Amino acid sequence: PGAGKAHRLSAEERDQLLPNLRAVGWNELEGRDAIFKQFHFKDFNRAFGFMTRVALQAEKLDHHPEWFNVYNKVHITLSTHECAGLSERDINLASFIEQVAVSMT
Ligand code: H2B
Repeated sequence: PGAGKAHRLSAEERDQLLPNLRAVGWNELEGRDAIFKQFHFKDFNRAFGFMTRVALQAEKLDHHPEWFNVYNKVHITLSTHECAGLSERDINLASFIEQVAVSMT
């Protein structure tokens, strides 16, 4: 998984990579170099199914989300501990998460 060390995205990389994620509801946090999105599903079963699929991919990528679930809501923060900020790993995981979310609605 760790194909090289994670590096914090440069301003140019952010300009290139973040707009697509912003368009689907991911936002940069204030006071922390991370991105955040709230997901809202039909019920707990959908929410937990979503989390299960994301969890398996996170393990495969060795890149894990910070998340919080109450019933049908899942709040997710993505950041890379290794570089203390946003890296390409977060962008890749967010893209995967979007695919799963679409398939759960
Ligand atoms: N997840 C996230 N979000 N950032 C990391 O830097 C990270 C991780 N590092 N999952 C991985 C695990 C590392 O701790 C293990 C030892 O590979």
